[in-house]
Amino acid sequence: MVNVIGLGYIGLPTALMLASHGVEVVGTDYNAQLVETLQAGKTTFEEKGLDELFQQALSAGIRFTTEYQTTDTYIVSVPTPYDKFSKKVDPGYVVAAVKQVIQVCPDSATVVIESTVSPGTIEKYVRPEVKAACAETGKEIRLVHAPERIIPGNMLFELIHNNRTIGADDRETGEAIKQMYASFCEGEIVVTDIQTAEMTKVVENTFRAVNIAFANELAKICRYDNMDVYEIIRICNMHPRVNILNPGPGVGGHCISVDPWFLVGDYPGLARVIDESMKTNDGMPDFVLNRIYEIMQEKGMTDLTRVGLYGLTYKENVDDCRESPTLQLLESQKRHLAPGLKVYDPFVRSDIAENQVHDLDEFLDSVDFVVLMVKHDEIKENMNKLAGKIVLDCHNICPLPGVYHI
Ligand code: SAJ
Repeated sequence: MVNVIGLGYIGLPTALMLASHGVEVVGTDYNAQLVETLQAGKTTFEEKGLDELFQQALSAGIRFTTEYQTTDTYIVSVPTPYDKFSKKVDPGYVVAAVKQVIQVCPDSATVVIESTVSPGTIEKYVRPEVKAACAETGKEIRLVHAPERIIPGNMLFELIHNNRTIGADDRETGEAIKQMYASFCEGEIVVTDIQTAEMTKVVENTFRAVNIAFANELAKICRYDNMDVYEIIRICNMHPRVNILNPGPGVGGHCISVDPWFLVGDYPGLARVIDESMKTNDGMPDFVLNRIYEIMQEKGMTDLTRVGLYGLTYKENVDDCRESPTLQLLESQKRHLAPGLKVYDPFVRSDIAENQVHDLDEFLDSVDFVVLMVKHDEIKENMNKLAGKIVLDCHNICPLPGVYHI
């Protein structure tokens, strides 16, 4: 049996995938309310195909509880926040979860850490705590790092098809865990050491962050001299060895906007391109806010309450608002003390922002100027409703004439 600890954005799909592929699974989370929701047969966030997979896993016998189980294999998928000041990863939740496992597990159990951590974290911070807890209980455990790589919005497909990395202290443990993931993963599964696995995960997200920062910097250069950044990137990408990503209103989520900071925090002075890239991405919501003020001035508009931000989530077609560029923009705008912008997102039903509207038509009726912060399918399918509005399109998705870009 596998006990999956932490039933959030990664732990839950992983637990469901294992269960629906013949592995006996118990999912554990310390959040009793979340566990009750799952026990009541409801999923806790929106993701393509998740409800169907949930039903399959329930039929296969998955159970949810707040209790840690006694078994030989654990998957730990808990948050790894970072300290915004030091830029270092906080392994506190991982350490706490592993220590709790040690209280209930048999000798020689394997604990797979899926949470993203900076290179060396398991050796420096987790292993000493594990050793101390093991010494108290007289047990040994095997630590493994198997960072997840799935992209929100296409998680279930990627769980099956992405390649994976398993970092282990010895080949035998790595191969055993590889077999567990191979129950559902059709990609190649590479077995390596723990620190290499830690580093590869952070480097993958850093590669994407730096590439997005490059696109954002190009957008700023092109704005300065009135060039079309999208056309330029499109043509550059026709070169066989160039693949520039898309500029946007900022980089959100709990991965690409966070993980590269671990390298800046751990290797200050060495991670210079990464540091500048992260600052460029973090500056994009303010850049968009300035564009809003610029366009309002050009149009002779003064009333900010007639301006609306479309989209609150960190990216399209997900309900996750962590590190959302829209929320960052609203924070900045609040400091300007003027009455706030309207905001709407079809995926966000609870009130998380001032002046939030919950219906697309009501939102559009209440504003003259719409800023497309997130490219949800909903707005792509309703572009005609933007006719006659001033539009600042942060993703180059609006085909209407006279649209502004970042
Ligand atoms: N973004 C841009 N321009 C782009 C692409 C993205 O501005 O061209 C923005 C998005 O709008 C969003 C942010 O970047 O705000 C991040 O979105 P994303 O779709 O690039 O990535 P995440 O954070 O949803 O998922 C990433 C993925 N990592 C890589 O592609 C290398 C995923 O595979 C990881 O599993 C995930 O991080 C994670 O959990 O670490």
